[in-house]
Amino acid sequence: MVLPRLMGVVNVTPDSFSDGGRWLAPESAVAHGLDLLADGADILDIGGESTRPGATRPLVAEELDRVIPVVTELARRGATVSVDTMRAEVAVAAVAAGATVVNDVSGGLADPDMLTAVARTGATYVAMHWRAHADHMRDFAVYDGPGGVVAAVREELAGRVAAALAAGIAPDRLVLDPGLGFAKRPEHNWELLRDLGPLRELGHPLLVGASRKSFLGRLLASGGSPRPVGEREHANTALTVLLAQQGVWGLRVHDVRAARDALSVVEQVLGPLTGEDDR
Ligand code: PMM
Repeated sequence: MVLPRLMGVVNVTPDSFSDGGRWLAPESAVAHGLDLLADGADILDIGGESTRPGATRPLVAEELDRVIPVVTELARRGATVSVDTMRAEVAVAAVAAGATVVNDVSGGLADPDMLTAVARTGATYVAMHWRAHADHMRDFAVYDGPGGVVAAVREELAGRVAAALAAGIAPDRLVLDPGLGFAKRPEHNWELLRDLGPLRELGHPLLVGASRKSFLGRLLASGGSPRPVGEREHANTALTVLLAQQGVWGLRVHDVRAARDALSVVEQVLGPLTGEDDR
């Protein structure tokens, strides 16, 4: 067993649900990234488009303006940088600026040029399960087929794997993500977290992003009000431990320090975790 990588989130957006607007200026985004590195992040995920339910999309130029200066500076300072984008143009520019991971929440569905563009860069590609853009993804949170959400996400991700490999992305550079909260109701997220095995069977490492999402707020609701975004971290820490024990490749988190502490405990109790990382 190997500990999951911690991917710390740097949202350079005015409107992300968890931290919208906090790191919109490049200097504050860079400072936040450096704090996350000090807290123990292995990868910094820089995003310039909010994917909160109902969000509208920025122009390409806006997205480039938000992310490229931050990617450039954090890569220059030695960070492993991931770019959270659905656009080939942004992905290519970010890799040129020093990113080595392209995290595409649409799994290549939002931009027909994405997969071939990433293949040409040689970057690691994260393909997340996705059905529609944020402004109408709620309409797609229906999983009525046999096997429910787990079978559907597995089948749809298998399609993304086939497309990514056909486009020339190397199999050992492909990571999959169940896409918690994306066209999924809380019960769908929990079903996926209960049963990641079928996704693992697709043969690629898994990244999971649960941090601060509304299904945690719903779980912890009191008096009918969801727990506020900033008060969901303990629940995410519990998931960090559970997912580390399942050998996921990565966890996308906002509070890197809390997750790193949790992984230190996991390693202390279950370790030494020095197995070969063949994922
Ligand atoms: N979630 C968000 C954004 N990007 N990328 C991956 N791979 N997986 C996720 O679950 C994911 C993502 C939305 O969360 P945020 O607004 O807090 O960044």
